[in-house]
Amino acid sequence: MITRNPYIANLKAGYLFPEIAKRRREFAASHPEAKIISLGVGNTTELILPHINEGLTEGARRLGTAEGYSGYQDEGMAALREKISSVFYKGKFGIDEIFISDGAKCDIGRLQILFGAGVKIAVQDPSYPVYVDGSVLTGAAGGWESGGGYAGITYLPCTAENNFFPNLDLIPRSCLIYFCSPNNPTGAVADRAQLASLVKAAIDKQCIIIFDAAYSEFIRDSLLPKTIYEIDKAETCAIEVNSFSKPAGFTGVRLGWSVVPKAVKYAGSESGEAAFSVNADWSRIAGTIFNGASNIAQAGGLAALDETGLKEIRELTDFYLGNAKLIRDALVKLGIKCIGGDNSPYIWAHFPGRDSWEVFAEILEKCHVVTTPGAGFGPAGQGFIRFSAFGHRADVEEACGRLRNFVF
Ligand code: PL4
Repeated sequence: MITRNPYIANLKAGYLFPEIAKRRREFAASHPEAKIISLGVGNTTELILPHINEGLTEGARRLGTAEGYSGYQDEGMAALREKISSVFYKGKFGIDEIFISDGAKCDIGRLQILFGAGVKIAVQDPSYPVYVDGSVLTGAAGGWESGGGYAGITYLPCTAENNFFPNLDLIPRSCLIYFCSPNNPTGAVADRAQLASLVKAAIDKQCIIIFDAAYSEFIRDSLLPKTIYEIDKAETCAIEVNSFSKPAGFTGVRLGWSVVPKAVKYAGSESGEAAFSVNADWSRIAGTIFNGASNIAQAGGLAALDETGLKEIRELTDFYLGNAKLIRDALVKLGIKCIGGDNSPYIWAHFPGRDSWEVFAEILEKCHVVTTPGAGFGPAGQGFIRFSAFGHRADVEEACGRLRNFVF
């Protein structure tokens, strides 16, 4: 018999989203009459719009023709990589700096292989659980400490007091910084000055940022940056991940990308001590343990990024932002303080002094609405509930009406 990877034992309890699904199933079993509505997991509900869907269909059809058939695509179709560079980065990156994947989450997991078990980690607190759990699995997080939190992780609290942007002085030297904007779960979006200070801190402290821009297409305020590369010199210290999941409805199709600029360096590269390239290593890792995204999904991605596809992305994200406004307005009417929902699909609602798992249970009990407890995203999420705007309009309206049943 061989022994279990010891890092797996360092994971705390279950992964957040299956845990929410389990609690929903248990509630449904004990309340068979309840029509439960989910504003919990951020899973898309609306149909893939016609032009993008046609791209997917055509991609599948071509596979049955001699001239259209393709096999392994490894780092992705050159045409899609070029399109991503031009649509999202004004052509700033060559196609060898853009890697197509099966989603942002999968890239977040794989990217950690670049840095190994010895790297220090800093995360926004609260944060998307994959940054922490992924670091636990590679061994970088270390063990759970009795005071709460992992030994190898620096938590950067994002609270109402700091307007949900962390104190960058807390970031240790030479660490990997996970940063997500528009943020999951708080819905806060970092402005240009804030991102410039993050880039400066990363350069000064010789850190690398993994910037998760999975919700960038929800930004409506034209002054807010949609990518970290809008900030000068970010290409020297930041890797970015993004996804077709939420803007194009590809949560089940699976398509995303990472940008690993050649200018991002490991420690020691200046002196020639470690003349390794982060970009070349990422290419090597992708080539070794990943065989690329589905070519059907990539055909859909190409359609999503032409003129008509981009209009459909706008239409779909507008729809979810419409839901977000309804939820936020309903909460505000009940006197609940919240942020997010204007440039992001998440609303972060404050229930001061309350335990968020208790509030989650109470909303489920009284309103038959599933949410996500803030504490599931990290210690600073305690006292908050995340409402997701992914849902059918009629369900969202119904859920907003039912929230009145909850006496805050
Ligand atoms: C439930 C900040 C949702 N089973 O679909 P991907 O892999 O391209 O992107 C996943 C992703 C990446 N980055 C951020 C995200 O918020 C997400 C998706 N998060 C949520 O409710 O927080 C879906 C979660 C899914 C999961 O575990 O990711």
